[in-house]
Amino acid sequence: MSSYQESQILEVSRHFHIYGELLHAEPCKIGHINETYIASYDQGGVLVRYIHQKINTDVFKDPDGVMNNLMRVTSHQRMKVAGTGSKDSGRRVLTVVPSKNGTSYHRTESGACWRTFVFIERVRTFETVESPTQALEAGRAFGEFQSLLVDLPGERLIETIPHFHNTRRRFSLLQQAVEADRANRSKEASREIQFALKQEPIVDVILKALAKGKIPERITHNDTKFNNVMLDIESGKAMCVVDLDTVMPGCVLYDFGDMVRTTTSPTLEDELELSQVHMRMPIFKALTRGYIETAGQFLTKNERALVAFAGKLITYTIGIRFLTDYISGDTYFRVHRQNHNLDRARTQFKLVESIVHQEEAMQRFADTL
Ligand code: GN1
Ligand code: MG
Repeated sequence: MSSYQESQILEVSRHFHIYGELLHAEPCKIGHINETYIASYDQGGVLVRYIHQKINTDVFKDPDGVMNNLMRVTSHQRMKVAGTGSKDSGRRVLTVVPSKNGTSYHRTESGACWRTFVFIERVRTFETVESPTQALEAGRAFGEFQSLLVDLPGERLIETIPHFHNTRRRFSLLQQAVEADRANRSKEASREIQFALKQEPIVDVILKALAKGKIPERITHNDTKFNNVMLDIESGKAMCVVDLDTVMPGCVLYDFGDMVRTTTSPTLEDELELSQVHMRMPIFKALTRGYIETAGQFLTKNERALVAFAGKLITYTIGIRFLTDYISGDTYFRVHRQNHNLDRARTQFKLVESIVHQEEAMQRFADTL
């Protein structure tokens, strides 16, 4: 880490209720949006770790709203997990470390918003699913996450990013980006654009079901990537779900869909070797089984009937977001190489094709649970 960054973390850390000396901090490279650091402290001779994270306020324009949601959600979950007699609630739910002013985040003079979490020890995340057991754990973890929020008291959570998974809106934004062609890249992406536009018939399916009240609004995570599940190193069991900035009113199908997107292919989200990208049925089965185990008691028939479709729709939706960002000149997702967003879009579309081929069998399996 550059000395500039280290002194920046030192300065930030002073504003939080942390007892101990900062020994070391390193950037965590996972995530396309926020800036995250893992920091080690000497606390009375014991090494303890915290996460310091700078919220991307271009993306999350209302950090107060984000942190209010996050505090309400984690407090409620902690109370319920502790109520089951679990001695591990500190590892099962994220803990925010308050600032010295008692607030949930610290705003610097230049307006940057920083927050701190307790680092959860003896867990790890994976970028791809290595076994059906891991998929089962991911399904269970996000199903449990949703089920713990079914009875969250108080007002509706705020929408931290309005219309986040609204595929029609994402579709229109793609059309506008192609039209404007600001970065002069539409030609380079013409095959992907064609593919994306051809899928228009799927765009409104869930939106219409929501609008007609056939599917209920619930509190959902909205970023259910597999690497947002912390697995216990020893047992392999899911301990905790992280990345709570987009927890807000939503549709459980979008959560399930993003689990399908990020667990079922053996490849990374930006795989270049497209022949490797495909939906693995045994992984889908384990994922669905785990999810239904923990979410089954509250899911309705209409929600269950669309789980395979949701996998396709969300993979497509994230694909068109990557494509739109590529065409617009990479202004949203952090990129690490040339054409990165285009590569990501291609991978999503390849996975969409693979899901299409197996969609009926996927839904048939889900119907047996
Ligand atoms: C972003 O930053 P990260 O990796 O948690 C994005 C998600 C996308 C994901 C694609 C707020 O999440 O919606 O699905 O990238 N988050 C936001 O990998 O836009
Ligand atoms: Mg995220």
